[in-house]
Amino acid sequence: MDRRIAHLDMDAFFASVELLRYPELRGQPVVVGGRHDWAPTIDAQGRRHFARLRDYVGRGVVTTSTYEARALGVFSAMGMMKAARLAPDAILLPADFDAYRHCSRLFKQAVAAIAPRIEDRGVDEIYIDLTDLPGDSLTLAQTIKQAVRDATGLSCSIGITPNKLLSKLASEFDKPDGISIIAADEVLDRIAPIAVGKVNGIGPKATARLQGLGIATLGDLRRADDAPLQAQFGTTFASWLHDVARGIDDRPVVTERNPKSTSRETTFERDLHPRLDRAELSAVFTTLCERVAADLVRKRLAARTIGIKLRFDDFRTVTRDLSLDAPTQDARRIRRAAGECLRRIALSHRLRLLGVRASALSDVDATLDTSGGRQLDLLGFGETDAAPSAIGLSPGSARSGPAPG
Ligand code: DCP
Ligand code: MG
Repeated sequence: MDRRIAHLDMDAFFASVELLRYPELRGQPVVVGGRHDWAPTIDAQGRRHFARLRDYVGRGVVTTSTYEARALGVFSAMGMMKAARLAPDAILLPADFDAYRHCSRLFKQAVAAIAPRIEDRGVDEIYIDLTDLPGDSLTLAQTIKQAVRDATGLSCSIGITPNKLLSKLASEFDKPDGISIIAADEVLDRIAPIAVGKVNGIGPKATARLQGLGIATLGDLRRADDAPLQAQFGTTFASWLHDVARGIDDRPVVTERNPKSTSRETTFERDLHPRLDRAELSAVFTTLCERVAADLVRKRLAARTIGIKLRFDDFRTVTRDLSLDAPTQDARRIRRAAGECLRRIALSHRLRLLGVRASALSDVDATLDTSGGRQLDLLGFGETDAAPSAIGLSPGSARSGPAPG
């Protein structure tokens, strides 16, 4: 059956939240970045004074900017000094993550009241499965946008298409404050002109390699032969590219309530050597495991299977996973299982991507032992007596855990 999936992305999110508290800045180029040294000051007459980008000295980067600043060429991740050359008069504000998180919760709650099947993709974006809701897509999009505006005072942009890949692209078509709807029969025409680098998952390196094959847009990609793509990227990535070019994406909208898995991955700034960059790799690996553990705790889930994903510099992708004897949320335990997976892969090339996944998830609330005994090793107790060669399972906990729900 045809699905109807929305992607909603807040417009200039951090900057727009700042404009709620400093409405006098509306219409001006404003840049958000860094810490509190350049918070506005208030003079004896009660007037606010803002720092200007021209006064900035340092190595910080722009977190986000208003559309007025973007018109001057100032975008996310640009060095602040460079931004200051382009827009010296732009107002500079420090980031206030608590405020952004607060608005993030408000807009998600407002959407959930209308369309409850939501996949949370971070602070300013969500996917929404509208398939089972009545009404036409345009009306639904307008209703959702109004609810977000009522709850937060902020605007957002929405794309509605048959899948997540397309909706993510579509929500950008008409930004800010836009609605883009792509029906199944117009998908190929609508995506053909899009630059390949706009697709989530096609980074600068892959974009450069595609360029080398004469492929700049999704239309070019669709017309390309499979063989050179496979030679360049390996079969997994090539077959994904093949689907992307045709707007094919079967990934479900994963709601917080019943995810199949939760994962974190990172693509390195430069490809890392398994031996020479070992320390850096190991630190990233540990951080990914800690993030996965934190996600599990937040979602009140425990995982029984831990997996890793590697992508080599030749774009080959390899995965391995390992089942634990008992569900866990513990970062060290996850790290050890992930380490065990890593040892089962021949590290023949530099790495460009590393990911950690927790699956076979069970609901912590449902599996908590109420009989007094501790079945779930949620806190990683029993760690100290684990044998050094073990994969994070203390001998005592083996087979005593409940089956995953
Ligand atoms: N962000 C960040 N670092 C980046 C990019 C973004 O910290 N390199 C933060 C600031 C943004 C927020 O994440 O406000 C959302 O990112 P978006 O890419 O959605 O950017 P905006 O919401 O600011 O703008 P847009 O209107 O293009 O969505
Ligand atoms: Mg945004």
